[in-house]
Amino acid sequence: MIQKILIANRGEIALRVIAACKDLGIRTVAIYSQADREALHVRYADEALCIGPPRSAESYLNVPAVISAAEITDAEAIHPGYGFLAEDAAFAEVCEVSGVNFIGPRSDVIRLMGDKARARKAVAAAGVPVLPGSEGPVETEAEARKEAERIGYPVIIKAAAGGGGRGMRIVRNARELEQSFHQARHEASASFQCADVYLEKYIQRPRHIEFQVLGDQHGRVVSLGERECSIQRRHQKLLEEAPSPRVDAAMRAEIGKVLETALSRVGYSNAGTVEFLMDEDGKLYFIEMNARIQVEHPVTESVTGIDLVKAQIRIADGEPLDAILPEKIEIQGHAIECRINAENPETFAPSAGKVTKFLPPSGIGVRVETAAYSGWFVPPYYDSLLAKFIATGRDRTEAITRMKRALEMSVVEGVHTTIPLHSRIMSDEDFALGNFDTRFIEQLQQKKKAASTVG
Ligand code: MV4
Repeated sequence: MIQKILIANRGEIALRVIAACKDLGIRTVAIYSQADREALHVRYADEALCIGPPRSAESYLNVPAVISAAEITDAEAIHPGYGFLAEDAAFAEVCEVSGVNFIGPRSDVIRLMGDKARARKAVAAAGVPVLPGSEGPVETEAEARKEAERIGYPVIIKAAAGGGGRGMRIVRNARELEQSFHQARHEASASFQCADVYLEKYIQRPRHIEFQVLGDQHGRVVSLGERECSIQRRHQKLLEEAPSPRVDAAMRAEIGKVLETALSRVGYSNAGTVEFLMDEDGKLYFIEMNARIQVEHPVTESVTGIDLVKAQIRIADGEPLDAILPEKIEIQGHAIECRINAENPETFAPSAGKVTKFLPPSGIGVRVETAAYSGWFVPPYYDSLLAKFIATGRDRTEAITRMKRALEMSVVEGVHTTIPLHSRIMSDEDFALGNFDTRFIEQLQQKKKAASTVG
């Protein structure tokens, strides 16, 4: 049995992991940078070690410092949270050889999923629907041209080591191919030290839908249904919900079943998220897999009743899914998460500074995940997520009503936040109807501009 876990993260996710550990009777070790001395994860953990200067590269990403902290404190396991070292295969491998239990998939599986071209090939071979595209990386311009003709324009060139929107080029016709291919390879090699790129049919107005999975260390994988994540800006999600207004029980069961088979075949264990695009015909196509717990995991927890972080720890401890999950996974009601970021409303740049007043919402159907408090100083070194509001209801309408109430019953002073933007989304007619795709926020901003120029 795991007795003590080191949490290699900060902010709300560090508190989320501490909560799961407390519920399991496991002791916790926090690590922190010099900028996080006043952070709540330092206060709430049983032990805390300062591991370096404010910059992530010298603290939360410093592998020797993190491993030493686990050794000094006798922590048998490390929970990486999301971001930082969560999908770093080399770090997972260092844990494996150091005899530290990394709470996540095996390092070779993280490496497989980190190579988007290989991941695509692996899941396609096991029956997961993928878009028409190249079977692996394309090495030359001639090969790219041949593949693009076969797929049919428009196509998209993606960096194999990319993901999250980095290193992509849309190619609308044969004339654009030459330049785009070389630019994509150049960018990929500069950003990821790997020039590999692959091709896919380009989907014009996709919805972004992802499936939550859990795998144990005994070869069993279970799908926990989907999340709708189309509401985003510049590849940063702003709002997620479960279930998706466009996925019915039959589609959920069908995709769930093929994912269980495919991921069991690659030896996937622990929590993971499989990303899909939905085209205008309502068909789902795999694009990539994230080998970590995600920011938006609470909406799945709300509609399934499963504590995903507790499940992650029990899986890492060798427990089978039979012992962790109910016999049948049921999706009940509806949940919406709003990401409350500290950011400048004009430039969307992170807005650091003192939170002079912080009064989070509460009440029936509202959950808040945050590490902020009145008087806390938002450091400029890390991401701008200040809080997550999660509203749950019997149905989508009730969840929206409760989210509106939560947004109205919260006070954040001293820094700008995305609260006003979320209030606008909650009152938008197309949002209420479930009519949106990944361009929704751009269109919402245009509606606002149009309204202010007409008046
Ligand atoms: C695509 C696509 C259209 N067609 N792939 C962006 C993030 C990365 N994970 C994949 N992305 C996309 N891949 C094909 N074949 C459009 C996007 C995309 C997108 C996807 C999900 C959410 C928001 C997005 C915003 C712009 C582009």
